[in-house]
Amino acid sequence: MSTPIAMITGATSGFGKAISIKFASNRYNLIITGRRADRLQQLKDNLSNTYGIEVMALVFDVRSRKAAFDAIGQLPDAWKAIDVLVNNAGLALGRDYFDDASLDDWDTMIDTNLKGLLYVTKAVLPGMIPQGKGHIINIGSTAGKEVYEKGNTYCATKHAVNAISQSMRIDLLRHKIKVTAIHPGAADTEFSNVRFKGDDDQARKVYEGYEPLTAGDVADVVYYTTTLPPHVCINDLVLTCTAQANSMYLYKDH
Ligand code: NDP
Ligand code: 8X3
Repeated sequence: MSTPIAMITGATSGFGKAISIKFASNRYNLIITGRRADRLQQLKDNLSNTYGIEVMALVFDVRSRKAAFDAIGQLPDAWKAIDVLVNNAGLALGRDYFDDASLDDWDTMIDTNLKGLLYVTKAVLPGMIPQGKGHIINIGSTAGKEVYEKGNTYCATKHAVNAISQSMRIDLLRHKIKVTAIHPGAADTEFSNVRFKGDDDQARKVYEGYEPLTAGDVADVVYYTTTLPPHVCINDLVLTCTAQANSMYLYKDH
């Protein structure tokens, strides 16, 4: 059997980087993506040297329909036969009341978290469908299950990821493609540094007083969903640290 291929978007940091390491350590060849070319090249070198796997690094912005289709379209045919696609690239920008929030932040979140996921998936499917199998894993959020104050458009984009995952699952049944939506709660990555636009003190406070998820925790669960027999699919999975029940309830005791 040939070596399976996993494609992971947003591999330059956080979940995407940890998921890439997890799949590499399980002998997948990888397609890793992100905008920061230097980080991507470093990860590519590290993974191919450490695990002896083959890695393609694609530098593009998922918000650009053309860039996404060009990058995936120029892959050699053998690399287009992707077994697992992890749609992970995404972000929150700002945490503001609806009436105070920035329209530019809203556009960026919608274009990245929703339209980017749609473009990448649509570009990958022509290589996945002919295999008569495949697995698409969409990274949602607890914010896609319950909305919270000042979460407005970020929560909306993750609700949309939840909805589009359900739609994809139905529409791809005839191609025998699994679709898994994974919804993590608070996890200590660069997510809050991005959300608070470089205010690292504010970002750090998000994870104080409890033990949040790590990127490695999320990567372990993502990988697990790909280890089940062909006839078994985890459709929807919410994953939080033990201190968190959902978007609203997070117990801080230290
Ligand atoms: P990070 O900020 O650490 O990583 C985000 C990744 O997304 C980076 O690799 C970044 O790469 C990539 N990315 C962002 N915008 C774009 C873009 N326009 N084009 C291409 N790549 C992009 O955050 P996390 O790892 O925490 O977040 C990963 C996913 O998990 C996101 O979808 C997030 O919403 C979700 N999530 C995060 C949670 C958390 O608490 N951390 C909880 C639940 C869900 P680059 O900048 O190089 O382009
Ligand atoms: C990230 C988790 O709680 O900041 O999706 O929305 S939260």
